[in-house]
Amino acid sequence: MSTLQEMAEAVINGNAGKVKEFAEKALTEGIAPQTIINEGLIAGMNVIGVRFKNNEVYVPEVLIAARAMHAGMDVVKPLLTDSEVRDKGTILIGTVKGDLHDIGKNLVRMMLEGAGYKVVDVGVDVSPEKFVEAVAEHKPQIVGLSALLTTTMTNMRTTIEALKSSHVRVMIGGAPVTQKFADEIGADAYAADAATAVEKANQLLAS
Ligand code: B12
Repeated sequence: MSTLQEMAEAVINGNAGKVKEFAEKALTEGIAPQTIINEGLIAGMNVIGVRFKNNEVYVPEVLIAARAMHAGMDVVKPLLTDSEVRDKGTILIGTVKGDLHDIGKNLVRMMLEGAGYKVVDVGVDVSPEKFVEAVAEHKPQIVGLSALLTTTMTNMRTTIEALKSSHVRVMIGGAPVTQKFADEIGADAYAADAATAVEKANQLLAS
């Protein structure tokens, strides 16, 4: 197995210590940081993402894998040049007003960071006004909204309305959210999981 494959395996197994070791080893082998992220760390998280979708693993395994991925990110991130990070664009992400769930949002953030985006995380229970202020400050190309409750999903609509004049693209997600709902409230994209969120962000910026 190559170092990157071993690293992906270690992410899947949630072994943060091994992930860190393989990340350091990959660097000494001259592998580029972005390749380590894509073909080692993200590759492992993608496997976990699919297993989670298929109910083969549960939230704790996902979090342990995400923590292991972070251990690898900590090793390679300082070596990414500013241009590599900035070139892809900035995404501002938060959980909407009234909602405190952040596990899914954090996973999406990590995947986007892994894919080379600069991500500004504004946290949980974020009001439409706060989103507007944060967008004015950080000037992202995309805003990501997360909601896990049927009662707070409606705050995605009010947030999108509040953001209309800011001309940012809005991507939404969370367990109760669907493509149909995204279309209804005028969101530019919907993703069911963190890996798809990266694909959708890439598509939004390409269009
Ligand atoms: C963990 C959890 C909690 C934790 C949250 C801890 C935390 N820091 O997040 C705690 C205990 C605090 C909690 C509290 C509550 N919870 Co809760 N909680 C859950 C639980 C078990 C798991 C959610 C989770 O983390 N899933 C794992 C992540 C990885 O999945 P995910 O969030 O869906 O995210 C993925 C995608 O949706 C997507 N995604 C997510 N966000 C975004 C954003 C963007 C931009 C994109 C593109 C994609 C995307 O990508 C992610 C990665 O693949 C769910 C049950 C379930 N199976 O969903 C209930 C659940 C969501 N909770 C529920 C409820 C009712 C509550 C409470 C109201 C309970 C209470 N009576 O107090 C409170 C509400 C508190 C509040 N105001 O928010 C209900 C919601 C029912 C409904 N339909 O509205 C659920 C469904 C449980 C149930 N079956 O009743 N909860």
